[in-house]
Formats: sequence, C-alpha cells, structure tokens
Amino acid sequence: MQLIIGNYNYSSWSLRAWLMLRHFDLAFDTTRIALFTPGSAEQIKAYNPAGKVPVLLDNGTTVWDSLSICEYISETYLQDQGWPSNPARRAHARSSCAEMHSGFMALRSAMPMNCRRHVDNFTISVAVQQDIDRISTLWREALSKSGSEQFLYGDFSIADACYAPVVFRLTGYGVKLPAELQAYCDRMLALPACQEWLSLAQQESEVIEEEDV
Ligand SMILES: N[C@@H](CCC(=O)N[C@@H](CS)C(=O)NCC(=O)O)C(=O)O
Repeated sequence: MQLIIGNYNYSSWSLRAWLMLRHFDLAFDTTRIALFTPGSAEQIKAYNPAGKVPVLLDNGTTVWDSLSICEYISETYLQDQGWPSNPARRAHARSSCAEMHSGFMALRSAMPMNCRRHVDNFTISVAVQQDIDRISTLWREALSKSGSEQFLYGDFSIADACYAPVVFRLTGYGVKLPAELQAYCDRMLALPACQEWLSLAQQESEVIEEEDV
C-alpha cells in the first residue's frame, strides 16, 4: 500500500489514515507532500482529482477521504476489527466518527492541529467550549462501556483514529479535561504510533497558515 499524506505537523486528516495503518502494523509506504508549496496541489491531484490528502493506493484501487480509507483498511486487512463487534457500540462508533467528520467547525478553525505548538492560557470561545463539551459527552458515553485502560470502544478502533487529532489539539492547547478524559488522552498519546507521528512532526520545518489545512 502507498499512503499519500500532507505535513505530519499539520495534516489532521492524514493522521487518521496513517494511524490506522501504523497502529495495526500493516505494511505501507508513505509519500509526504508538503501542503501549499509550489506544485503541491498538482502533485496531490495526480493521485486524487479532489485535490485532498490522505489518499491510499492499493493494488490498483484508489481510496480517498480519511474515513473511507479507515473503513477500507478495516474491511480489507483487519477482518473488520476497525469497528466494535457489538451492533449498538458499532452504531455509536460510526455516529461519533460521522459527527467528527462533518462537525466541530469552531474547534477545528480556532484550534488547528499543530503538533509542534504548545499554548498556555489559550482563550476558549463559547462556540469552541460547546464543541469540547459535545466531544466530552461522546467520549464519556463511549468510555463508560469500555474498561478503564481501554480506548473509546474497547480495543483501538477507527473512532480512536478519527479523534486522534482532537487529542493532539486538546493537549497542545492546554485544555483542562476531567480526569477520565485526560486519562484517555494520555493512553492515546502513549501509543507508539502516536509518538512516532509526533516525532516525525518535530522533524519538519515547514510553516503554513493553519486555517488553510
Ligand atoms: N474529508 C477529507 C478532508 C481532507 C482534507 O481536507 N485534507 C487537507 C489536508 S489535512 C488537504 O488536502 N488540504 C489541501 C488543500 O485543500 O489544498 C478527509 O477526511 O480526508
């Protein structure tokens, strides 16, 4: 498999797909395209006419959009273990991912992912706080049925990959969370794949206007 991604530091959608592949230890090559540099838009379009990363190439199949890529990986390589097996939990997990995919605009625009940035005293607007509150509710609902050392739906799932950029944001912007949610963020951050991504982000030097990412 070949995964086309943007900058490790900024590309939150790329992180989701990459994390699925890396966490589950699947073999793939990474092609990194530094976003918003001369020629980068054309380079991306050569892989994906929609002009966005991530893109997964596998045996002549092109899969674009992070959620589709996570689902493809789960179906093709993980015997569907990317989603919880219980139908009710699975429905909740899918709904949580869909809500992340299409929502939380205030949080996404005010707190763009920047793995190298650590902000103290970040001012949280009312709209951003509403997004954080909604995410906290979702996470609590999911975690309430998982073991205390587990991920959102028990074992690491597509939902954890989808919310990984939120974990990085909440941590980087110094958002104070209730203990059980902070513990979940800490478990995510401790994953070798998350540590590897953060280290790769540290090694980059490009600076881009984050609201574009
Ligand atoms: N819904 C898409 C969003 C993809 C997306 O917006 N990717 C950004 C990078 S994180 C991108 O390719 N930006 C480049 C551009 O807009 O030119 C997904 O889940 O993959």
